Amino acid sequence: VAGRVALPTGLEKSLTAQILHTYETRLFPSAESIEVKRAFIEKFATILVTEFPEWEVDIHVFGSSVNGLGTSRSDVDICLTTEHRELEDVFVLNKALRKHQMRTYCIPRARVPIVKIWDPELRIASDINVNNTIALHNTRMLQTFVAIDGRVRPFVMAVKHWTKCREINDAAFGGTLSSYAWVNLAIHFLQTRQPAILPVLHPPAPSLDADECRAAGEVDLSFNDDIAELREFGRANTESLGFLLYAFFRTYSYEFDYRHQVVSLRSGCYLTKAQKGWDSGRPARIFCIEEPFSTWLNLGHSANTVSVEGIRREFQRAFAILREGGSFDQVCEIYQRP
Ligand code: 3AT
Ligand code: MG
Repeated sequence: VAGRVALPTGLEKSLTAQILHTYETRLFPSAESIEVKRAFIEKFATILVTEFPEWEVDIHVFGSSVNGLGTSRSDVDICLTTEHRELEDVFVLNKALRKHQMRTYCIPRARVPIVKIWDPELRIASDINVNNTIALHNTRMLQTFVAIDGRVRPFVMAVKHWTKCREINDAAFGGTLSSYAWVNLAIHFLQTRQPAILPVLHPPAPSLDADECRAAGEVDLSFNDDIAELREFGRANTESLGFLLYAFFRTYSYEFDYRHQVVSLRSGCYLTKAQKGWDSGRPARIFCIEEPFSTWLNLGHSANTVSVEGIRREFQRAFAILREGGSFDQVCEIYQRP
């Protein structure tokens, strides 16, 4: 098969078994953690009704607690929708939550302002935004990808697990990449296998020019979510989880051209920085991962030259461990600060 690099005999099967074992025993969320999340959402809803009895506020859960890619330890991402725009001021929500013994921290000046919550009683973290509904659509998109092929969920969760263990999954404070950026990278990798494991869900080109959309604040939200039609799209590809992870590490160690290429899940291929006009101007465009809906956004913007070099070294380290017959646990060994 084109592009197939050999993994030492016997190791591929063993690696697949190790990934599945980690997935089943450590990554797949426990029934208890799902119950805690449910209890938190109920408690949060009660606080809203108590504090804002006159206002109609809807609660939408998004992110990894509903897209199939969360663990027992994942936070709960919540989007509130309301016509009472006063609530878009995160300090209004913050004040209300504090009355109910929630520990909170506001990030008011982010692109999407949020209130971060830690509930000391249920021991759970949550990020709340108000009226920013775009993430509800990309959550549904990820749910669709997860439903198409049985390898997607364990593969993407294995990648997320590795990034968290190696401390390269912290866009806000670590200057690396967010979970969402990593998930885009992992899904795109499955789209670019020969034959592909995942399809392109979006229409061929944005039906509106990206700069025009940005100016108008308009985003084309359409994508193919017909799971019944798409299910088993990847059947012609028989690559194992172990091989896929090995090939993923190799791709971003030695094959991906960080200087010129852009990862585009929307297109299911690599674009060039020149094509997107990302080759000039701001020097921060080092690792380019196009947001599939808001195509003018680079999900890699949080990582600078030094951290992208660190990320690449992590890919090379992981690849070297597997090539030499090491285990998935070794790949995911907790990062020790020098
Ligand atoms: P964890 O399990 O919490 O690590 P997650 O999938 O919940 O992973 P994040 O917490 O990074 O991922 O983000 C929560 C969701 O917010 C995921 C995605 O639906 C949305 N999101 C995050 N970053 C962006 C972005 N830059 N543009 C659009 N949507 C985003
Ligand atoms: Mg999350």
